[in-house]
Amino acid sequence: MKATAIANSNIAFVKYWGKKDEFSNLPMNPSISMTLDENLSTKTTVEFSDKYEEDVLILNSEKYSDSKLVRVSNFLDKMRKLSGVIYHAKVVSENSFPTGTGIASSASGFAALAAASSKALGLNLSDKELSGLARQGSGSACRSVYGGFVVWDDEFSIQFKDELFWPELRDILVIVDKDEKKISSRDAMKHTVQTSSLYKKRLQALLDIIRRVKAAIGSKDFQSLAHEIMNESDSLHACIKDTVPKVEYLNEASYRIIELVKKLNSVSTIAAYTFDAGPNAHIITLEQYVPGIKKEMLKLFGVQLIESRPGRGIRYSEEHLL
Ligand code: 2P0
Repeated sequence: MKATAIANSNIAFVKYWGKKDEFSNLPMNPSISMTLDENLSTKTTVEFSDKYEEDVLILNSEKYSDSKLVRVSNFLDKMRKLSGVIYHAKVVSENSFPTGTGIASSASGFAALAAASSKALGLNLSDKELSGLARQGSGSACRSVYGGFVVWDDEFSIQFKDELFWPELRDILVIVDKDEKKISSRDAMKHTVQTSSLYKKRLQALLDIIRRVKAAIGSKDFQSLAHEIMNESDSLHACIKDTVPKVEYLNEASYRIIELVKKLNSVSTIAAYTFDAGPNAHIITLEQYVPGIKKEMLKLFGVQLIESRPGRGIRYSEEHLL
C-alpha cells in the first residue's frame, strides 16, 4: 500500500486569512492563487503497512517526532477513517527547493500527502474530494491540487484557468530571511479574526476584489492585476499589524523590495509585490521583465531568487522515495 505524489506550492493573489472554525479549517474569506512550477514542489511517498508500529515522518532526509509529525499523523487518521485501513504509515517527503530557505511548504506538502495517501489506500478520489481533504491538512494546500489559477471558497477549491492560459506570467520568489517564522500563520490569523477592526472591513471588500482579480486574469490585464495584488498584500499586512498582540512579518529587506518595485513601476507597471506570513517577497511579473527585475533584486544584499511559471496540479510517480 504505497504511492507517490508531487504537488507544487502556490502564491495567493487574494489571501486566505482566518478560519470559520479550527476543526473544519473552513476559510473566513475566498482566496485566489497561482499554482507555481516544479521549482517549488514537494514529492511525497506514503506507505501504509503492518510493519510500522507508529507513524514515521522523514522530511528532507530528517526524521521528525515533534509537532510536524503530530500534524501529519492527525491527517493520516482522517485518511484511515475514510478507508477503514488501520495500519500506521511511513511518510517520506522531499522539497525541490533547498532546505533552510524559510519557504513554507505546507501547501505543497499537504496537497502531496493527501494525494499520495489516498492513492496508497486505493481511495480513487476526484480532484474536488482531494482538495477538500488537503484543506483539512492546511488551508492553502487545497489550492495546490489544481494547476494554473485557482479559487478557494468554503470546502473545496476549483480551477479558474489552467496553467497554459497565461504562460508569460512569472513569480520571482525573493528570499531575504531563511529562518522559520516565529509566529505561525495559524496562531496569527486567529488573533487577527478576534482583535483587528481593519479585518472586518477587509472581509466586506473581498468579494469585489476577487471579482476584479478574476476579471484581470481572464482578460490578461497585467496592470490591473498588479495593482490588485499589491493592494491586497498591503491590506492583509495592515490587518496583521492591527492585531493584538501586534504581529509584523515584514522586515527591513521586505520594505526595501516594496520601494524597489515602486521605482521599477515609475514609468509603467511591470511588477507586483506580495507577501505571505513572512518577510520573503513574491514578485509577480511578465516573462519579458524577468531579467531586469532579477538584476535589480540581486543588488539587494544576500538575497536568493527562485523563478516560477504557472504550474501543474497534482501528479503521481512510480519513482518512490522508500
Ligand atoms: C494564503 N497564507 O492564502 C495565505 C496568505 C499565508 C498568507 O494560507 O492553518 O499554512 O494550515 O490552514 O494554509 C498560510 O496558512 O494555514 C496561508 P493553515 P496555511 O496562502
